[in-house]
Amino acid sequence: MDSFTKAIKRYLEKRFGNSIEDASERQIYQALMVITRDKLAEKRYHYINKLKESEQKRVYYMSMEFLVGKTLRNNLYNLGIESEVKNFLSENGFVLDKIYDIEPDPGLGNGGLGRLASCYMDALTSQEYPITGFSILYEFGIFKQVISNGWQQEFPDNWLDLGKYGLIYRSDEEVEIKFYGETKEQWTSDGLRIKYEDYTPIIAEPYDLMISGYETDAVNVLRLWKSKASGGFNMRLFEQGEYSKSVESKAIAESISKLLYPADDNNKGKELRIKQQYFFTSASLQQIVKMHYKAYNTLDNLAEKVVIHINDTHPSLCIPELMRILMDEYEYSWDKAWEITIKTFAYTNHTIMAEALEKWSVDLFRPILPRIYTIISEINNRFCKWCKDIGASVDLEEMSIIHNDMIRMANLCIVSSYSVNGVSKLHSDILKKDTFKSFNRIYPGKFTNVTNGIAHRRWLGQANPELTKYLNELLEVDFIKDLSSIENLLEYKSDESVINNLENIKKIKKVQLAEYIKKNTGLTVDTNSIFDVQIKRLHEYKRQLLNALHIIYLYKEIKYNALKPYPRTFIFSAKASSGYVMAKNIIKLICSISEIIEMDPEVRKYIKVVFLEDYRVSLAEKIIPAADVSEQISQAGKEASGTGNMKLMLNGALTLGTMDGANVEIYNAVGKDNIFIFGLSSEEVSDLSERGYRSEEFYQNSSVIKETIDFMRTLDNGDSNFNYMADYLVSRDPYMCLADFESYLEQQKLIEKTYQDRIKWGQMSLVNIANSGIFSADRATSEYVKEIWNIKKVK
Ligand code: 9GP
Repeated sequence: MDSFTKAIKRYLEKRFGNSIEDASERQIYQALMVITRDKLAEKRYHYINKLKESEQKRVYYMSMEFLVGKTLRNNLYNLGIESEVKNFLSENGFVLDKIYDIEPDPGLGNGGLGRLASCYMDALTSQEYPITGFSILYEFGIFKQVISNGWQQEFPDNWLDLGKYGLIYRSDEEVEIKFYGETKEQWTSDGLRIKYEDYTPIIAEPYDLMISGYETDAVNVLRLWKSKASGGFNMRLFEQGEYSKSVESKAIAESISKLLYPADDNNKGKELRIKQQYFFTSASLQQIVKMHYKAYNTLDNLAEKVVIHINDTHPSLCIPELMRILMDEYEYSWDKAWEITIKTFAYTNHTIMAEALEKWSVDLFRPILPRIYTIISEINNRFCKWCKDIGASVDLEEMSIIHNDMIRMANLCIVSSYSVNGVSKLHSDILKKDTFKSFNRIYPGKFTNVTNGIAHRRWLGQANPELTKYLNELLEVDFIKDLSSIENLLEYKSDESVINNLENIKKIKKVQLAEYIKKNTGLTVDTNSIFDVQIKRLHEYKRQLLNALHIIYLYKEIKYNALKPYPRTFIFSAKASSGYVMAKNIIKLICSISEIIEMDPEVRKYIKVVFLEDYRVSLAEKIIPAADVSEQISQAGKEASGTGNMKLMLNGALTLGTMDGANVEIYNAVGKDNIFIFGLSSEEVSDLSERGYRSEEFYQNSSVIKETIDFMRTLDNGDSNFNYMADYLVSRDPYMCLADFESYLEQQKLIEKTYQDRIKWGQMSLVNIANSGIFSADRATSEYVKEIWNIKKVK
């Protein structure tokens, strides 16, 4: 620690010519970021040497998204020096929490998928497993959301400005990626070779983010690639006075890593997306193969020493890229290259939503990646022939990789990977029985399940230090090291003093959140009210609209039927994809309800609605510990798993949910008396869809639905969208909010009643915390390690 504080002082002197007494908060931040990064890099050096010596198998985790969250606190916490640093700073007049606030959230992801990848990096590192993450260094992460008159507006998020201090630039490992052009077969004295002509080269610059583990020697790396033009700008054009033309190719090259997920509702967006995917997969694969060859002088043993994990289909171009490298650069035959490839890749599917199962049109794809297209096409031809040869009664319309001039990336992943897994039991069953049933028939044993898990050290240890401290004192076990031991809490279920202490801690977190709400929205919320939370991406299938409809119902009852419910604060936070009009309308609706209630003194005594803008990891860390109710109300069968449900449970919130995704496993873990379940099951949803769902029938046949929707219309003041949304619910309602409304209402009433029995609620909350052990990312990643990757700890 002494050396750490000395290093900070030295950095301030050398970099800014300042002593610590004269330093600004911004300078302290920069010093802490750089010194922590360098300390981790030094640890990494020792760790990587041990890894190299042991020659053991490694995992490469490919993901277009890693939502890492703020890194500084996580690293100090993991290094076990957070309190010393805090004291050192406070002796010098600084508050560590204020320094933490300076760090931007690296928004390199959209939501659950990216956050999961980061939870897994943390968990695997803490358990000393060798993993490297690969992704893109987006200059602008997910947009900053601002709500203006209830409508979402998007602003660029320039996170690198302050976030760059955590990165290490590795100029020695730059890679060239080839786009467009043509490939020609050429006979040489060594046989048939592939020659690339007229292609556009783009350079991938590597930046490493150190990933620390909790109380361990391991340090893993997240490698992020940034795009750069090959050869800089065009001097000749510049000298001719063609200034903008001279930098055109540079700008095009840099656009690849400019922004997370460009909107893909037009061809230009799609083209950029394909380029992003190939850019980072090609750079990563070239790097992996080169390192492997350097270590072993052969690629024959690649699959023995390397697993490449494909996180959703976004990195699926890894597959043809490995084939390309093996054949075109290392002269392997097709058969040998294929044998290596299919033993190297494992794929996780994270969604069954049709619009998220990626497909690329051949016309768009082929010119950008001509050689890669040829390889995919050959994989497909051979796969179709193999199906015919084995005589399987297979439906090639459903299974072939290229169909109707579209390349289906999930099919490519299934055919080319040795393992395919879903992310909750229900989701994995749906994959096997429905979405990919024909594949499951011809590849018995290939499909498995690994239910998601969360990094409890961040989501409990760091986000809720008050609860962590209390549990540490109460349970004489190190649950931060091993979350399964938190089940010892069950012994205290009948201990009223423990229930009271847990309630007091919840209250502290609610007060902290209330302060944040006041500061950011101006709204005053009652910390004795039920904090009812729905925080996640805004998507219709997640049904924020159902939640909103319930609030409208309460509003009507308070106003016209003298209902005096137990006070409740409904807290929402969610970003909508910028091109998703209906999602934006739902945000507008929630904001309009909030506004109307706030203007009505009679109603606002009982209910309040808060929409917190710019949902991100650090905001989730504030909301989750304060939540009483966790709304997990997706249409059954649509949410692959969910992970917010696990984080909220771990912090003592009770789940109000459908039997969907990991909710089913939460239900099994806590038992039916400690959760509020409602709505149609996934089979019932399918049956109803097949019979033909008509929301209008629900509207006509249920007085409570009819009255609520009719009331909703009366709220429209011309500036709001109540009428529009009421029409949408009655005429379309694609995710069946109306079909589940009455049963949702029933559970909401039960929640209100139960909450008033403080002991009962406290016991239920305790049971949830105590049973959250199985949802740790340590458990989930251990399953990947044993069932899929077959890797060992670095010792
Ligand atoms: O929608 C799923 C979510 O249910 C799951 O928890 C998460 C992590 O597995 O992945 C989400 N999927 C995507 O974001 C896109 O496939």
